[in-house]
Amino acid sequence: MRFRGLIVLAAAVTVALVPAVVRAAAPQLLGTVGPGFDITLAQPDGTLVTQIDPGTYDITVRDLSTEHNFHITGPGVNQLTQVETTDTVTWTVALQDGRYTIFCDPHATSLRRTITVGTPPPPPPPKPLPKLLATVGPKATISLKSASGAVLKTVKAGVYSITVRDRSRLHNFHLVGKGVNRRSALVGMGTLTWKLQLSAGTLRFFSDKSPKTVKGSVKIT
Ligand SMILES: [Cu+2]
Repeated sequence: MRFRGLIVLAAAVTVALVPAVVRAAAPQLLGTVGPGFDITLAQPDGTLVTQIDPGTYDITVRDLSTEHNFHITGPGVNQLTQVETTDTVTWTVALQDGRYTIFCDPHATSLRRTITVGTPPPPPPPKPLPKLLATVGPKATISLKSASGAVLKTVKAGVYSITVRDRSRLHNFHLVGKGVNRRSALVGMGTLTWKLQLSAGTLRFFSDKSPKTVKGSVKIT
């Protein structure tokens, strides 16, 4: 009877252990920023992660620089270390289908990588740029209009696609503003497209042949 009791006890211990064994640890990832100018997310074997299955991961982050931090954002996730200190932390994160970004806040445009998780929806097509219509000629006329042909007094600052119609053999279209200095050929005609960043200030346009008379301007606000 005593022997049988031990078997029962052993069975009970086995049952009690099972949940602990079944509960597998989340897969590990390693995030690193610094000490140089680099930020990475890697598998434990060092393979860089660019695409990964959705799921819950333990990300051990080594922030090795006092000039950078490690920041991860994406669907349901926003975790970051401090810039001024080095640190090693572990975050448990649930990565969902979508795109995640790892970056350093002070260098958010240059020190960043995108991680694709699962099969995210395709990125939205880029928005077409707002258009402007720049025309010189025929004869001594020059204008900068909206795409629908409306005369403009002000234009919101931003990036524009400017269609330049040079319809004069004598005149050209010369556009000058903050950070902008573009011209069509003085001799000759044709249609060009300029992609330009228009910044706040006065945007002037004129013909280099007659800059005092064939001219105009709009305010960029
Ligand atoms: Cu940085």
